[in-house]
Amino acid sequence: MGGSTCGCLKGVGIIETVVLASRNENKLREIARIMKDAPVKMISLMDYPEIPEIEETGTTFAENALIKARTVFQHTGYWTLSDDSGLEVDALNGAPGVYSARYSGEAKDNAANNSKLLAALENTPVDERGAQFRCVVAIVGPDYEKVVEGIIRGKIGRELRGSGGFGYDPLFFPDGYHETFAELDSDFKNEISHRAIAFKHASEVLLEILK
Ligand code: ITT
Repeated sequence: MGGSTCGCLKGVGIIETVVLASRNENKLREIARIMKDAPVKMISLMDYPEIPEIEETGTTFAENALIKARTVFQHTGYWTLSDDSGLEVDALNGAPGVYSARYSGEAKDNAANNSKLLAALENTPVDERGAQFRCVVAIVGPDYEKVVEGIIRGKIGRELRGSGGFGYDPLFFPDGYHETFAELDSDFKNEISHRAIAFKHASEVLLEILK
């Protein structure tokens, strides 16, 4: 998504530029779609190659999202949206949580993360395999900071299933479905996901602030 890619403009007056603090193209596309009705022109970190990778040093999703959003807002002067997300497993007291990407080590290794999770839950019976994906979005602008979140509940399977999605998707059965996030259609996942819920909230907040 480059500078020319916009959210759409529906019957609104002021058009604000909003920066999505990410360079992940799939994520940017997904979020642009979720926020298509927000009265904003969407740009991203693709438009700011000079901004270095921002370290996520917080101990909560909200802290990490705010660290990133504040940095990008200070640099660009534009309203900024930034997300942090991960998997929280009930039987592991919420782990891997903010460490989801690095659960098995520093490298973001999805296969190793999934193997480690399966091993950790090896003796956990089916009715105790509850988990949730949580996404927190920070909204930062002039004299303004807010966080909103989205959660989707589900269960962790006993083996990898499906080839879609990313991360822990092949192990996550959203409540009410017999297919994992990696087996469900990706458009459908993107409609019901923690990220979709959180960014819909963020979109409503922006609509309210910028009206
Ligand atoms: P960024 O560059 O945008 O930070 P990321 O891969 O770190 O990309 P997130 O912060 O959103 O992405 O998520 C952190 C980790 O949580 C991610 O690497 C996955 O392991 C897991 N995760 C988050 N959302 C997920 C989803 O929808 N499906 C599967 N795993 C997910």
